[in-house]
Amino acid sequence: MGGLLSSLYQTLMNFSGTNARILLLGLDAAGKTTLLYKLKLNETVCTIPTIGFNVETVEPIRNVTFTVWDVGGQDKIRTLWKHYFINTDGLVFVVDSADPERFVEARTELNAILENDEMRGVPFVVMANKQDLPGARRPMELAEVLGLMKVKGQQWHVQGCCAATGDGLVEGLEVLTNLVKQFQKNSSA
Ligand SMILES: Nc1nc2c(ncn2[C@@H]2O[C@H](COP(=O)(O)OP(=O)(O)OP(=O)(O)O)[C@@H](O)[C@H]2O)c(=O)[nH]1
Ligand SMILES: [Mg+2]
Repeated sequence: MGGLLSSLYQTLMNFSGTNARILLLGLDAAGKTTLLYKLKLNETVCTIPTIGFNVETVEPIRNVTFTVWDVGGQDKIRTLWKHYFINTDGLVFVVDSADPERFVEARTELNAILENDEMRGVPFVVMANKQDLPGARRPMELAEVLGLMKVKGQQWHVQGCCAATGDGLVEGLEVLTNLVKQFQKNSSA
């Protein structure tokens, strides 16, 4: 019976589509705003540091419509991130893969997000951005330095990408879509 109900639920969700609130976070200059507008407009926009936030609804991916909140990552405004946590279905954490001097800082910030009660169980994708730059670390290397193997209670994936060209963005969000669907299903059970 449970199996029948869950396949009925799946069919209904596939038919109607669903919405998800996605948070786009990461250190300043990681490439969040570039990524958001590449997804939204398929354009490489010329960005300035985000003071505050941008919010956009992007084209559905596998029937899931993402409302993406891109919040500025500068040190002094990171304290505002927590105000965006509530009702989040998925997190995209962007890292500049060619800036190893800031990996520890990125790890600290990611851990602080994941430890927050509002973010409990929320799946996340780390976007190992700027793979086009020389010396960019590969996704699995980033997973290691960010300590992702030690994360408990949260599903995650690390995706190499280049927000400037769009390479890897849809792939990363497709994985997130699947993780979000699972999370929403478990949360509503
Ligand atoms: N080479 C390269 N540069 C990128 C890429 N993605 C973003 N950038 C550049 O990185 C810089 C910062 O990008 P933003 O998108 O503004 O960074 P952000 O994470 O939104 O920064 P804040 O708003 O300050 O938090 C810009 O000069 C972008 O053009 C990429 O994939 N490759
Ligand atoms: Mg920005």
